[in-house]
Amino acid sequence: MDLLAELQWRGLVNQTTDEDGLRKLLNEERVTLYCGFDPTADSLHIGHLAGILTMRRFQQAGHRPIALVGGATGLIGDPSGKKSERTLNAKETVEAWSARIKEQLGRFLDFEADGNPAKIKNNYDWIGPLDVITFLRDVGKHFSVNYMMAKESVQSRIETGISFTEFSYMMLQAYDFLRLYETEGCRLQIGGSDQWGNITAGLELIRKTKGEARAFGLTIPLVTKADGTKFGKTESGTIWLDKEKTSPYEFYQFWINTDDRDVIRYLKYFTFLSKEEIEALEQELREAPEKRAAQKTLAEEVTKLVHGEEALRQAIRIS
Ligand code: 383
Repeated sequence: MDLLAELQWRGLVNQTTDEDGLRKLLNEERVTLYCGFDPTADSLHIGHLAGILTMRRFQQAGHRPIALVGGATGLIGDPSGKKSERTLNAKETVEAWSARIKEQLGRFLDFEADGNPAKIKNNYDWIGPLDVITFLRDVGKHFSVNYMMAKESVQSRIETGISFTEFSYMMLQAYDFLRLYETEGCRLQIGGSDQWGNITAGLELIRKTKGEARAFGLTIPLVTKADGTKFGKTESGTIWLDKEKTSPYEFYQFWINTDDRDVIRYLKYFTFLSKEEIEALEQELREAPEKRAAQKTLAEEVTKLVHGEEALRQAIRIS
């Protein structure tokens, strides 16, 4: 199985801009790819995990991931998937959150890998110094308002309203992709399905400014639950990656409580177990669901990934 086939088997591919082209590229070259995270809180949560772990899968397959912290975009607010306008956070707050998110992202990637070390970048480094005239001339000129209006992130807000600030967001993310394409040779952006419009806006900007379409986009499906409720939330709230906000014990409990109908899908998304190992658990689930072997394995693997062996042992002990 090549990487793209494995991601497809895991259910991690929602859309790609050019599947055959991307497969060829991934099989022939070491590809630099990126995924962005805006500092909208002092911690990432498990809704971010699929994107983070997908970057790790790319790195394990020999590609070079860049985790991007949206120090600048976090000051603007992405309207994608949001029903209403966000309130702006103070600059000092966003800066402090950026530092924490950077630290969290760092735990999942290998910065010493031979030939394909990961990188972390902050888009404040190039968007911060950008002046409004340069922005409007070099970026804005390549986007027609009609094109921007047609995006789902804008369309869904026509009735309820959207500020010029949030309307402009897609151009900043597009500019990031162009910058990373130029400075890092980045050819692929990945993100959740809510990011499709922003990712394709970047491809559009690369095509218009470079006159070539040698970059790709890939989106990951939204993680769903069989009972229809929102993934990653419990009665007590969001499941955070920061152990001070969600203890390793609570974190472990969250995964242990996974519905039989969801558990195999989650093993594919969130663990690095092989196809054979997951299929064995699938069979066990069919034959002896009361043992909850699949849930136990899921909880162990993800807790170990996020909090480490020692925290896992403690969580099991308390449970
Ligand atoms: C900023 C600048 C870029 C590229 C991406 C960004 C962030 C992006 C965004 N992403 C979400 C976030 O930050 O808002 N505009 O919370 C989430 N992601 C990932 C994934 C997801 C998305 O961080 O679907 C869930 O986790 O893409 O909602 O140049």
